[in-house]
Amino acid sequence: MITRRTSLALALGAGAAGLLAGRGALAQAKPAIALPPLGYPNEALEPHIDTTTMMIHHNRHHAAFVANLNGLVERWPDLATKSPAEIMANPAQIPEAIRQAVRNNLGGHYNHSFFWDLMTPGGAKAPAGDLKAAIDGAFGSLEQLQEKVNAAGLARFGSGWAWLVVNKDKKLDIVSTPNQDTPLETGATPLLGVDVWEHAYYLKYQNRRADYLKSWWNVVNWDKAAAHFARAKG
Ligand code: MN3
Repeated sequence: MITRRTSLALALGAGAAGLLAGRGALAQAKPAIALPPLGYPNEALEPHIDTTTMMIHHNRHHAAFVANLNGLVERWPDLATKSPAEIMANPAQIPEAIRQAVRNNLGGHYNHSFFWDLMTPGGAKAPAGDLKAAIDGAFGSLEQLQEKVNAAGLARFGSGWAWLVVNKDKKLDIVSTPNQDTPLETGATPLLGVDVWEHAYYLKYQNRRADYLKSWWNVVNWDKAAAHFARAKG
């Protein structure tokens, strides 16, 4: 079959054919950073998070962060080889000219990958064992923890996230980050994180961020939070 590329190469001669073949290989190369699959269908978190929101949020918003990162890999190859935690724990290592772009897009990629994995349907619907004991000790009860996380999400002006973390002193803590900043930058390990950008809830909840936050707890898989907790403590 004579494709447009080969016919163009034939017209231009052997040197051009090699050049075009090389360009083709580059254009078709697997991107250094891939959009992770959700691991469940877009409708799996209904009615708490609607299908259209999931589809747009994962396949457009998160995909845009990944596309931007792949554009930055050429300028800083460490992006493709170091983990987000390694990079975000010390942003000074990022070349200054692309530091803010990396923080925004790597943060967006990390935060959303964490979020999809945490919200898997099924799994434990409440904390147990060591994590339950730590939550009861730090906050009094699961309900009190939920109220505090919701308050942190509501208090975030504009766009950002609310998190339950193990902080650098190995204590449970509730924090909020603006934009796509991550708790990694403070040496913390996130256990739970909720996206309070309007794109995360506006189609279903419009301006009612508080209703979204209350409903979100129904899709948290506490087995995932327990695994993050075990790693943070270990
Ligand atoms: Mn988002």
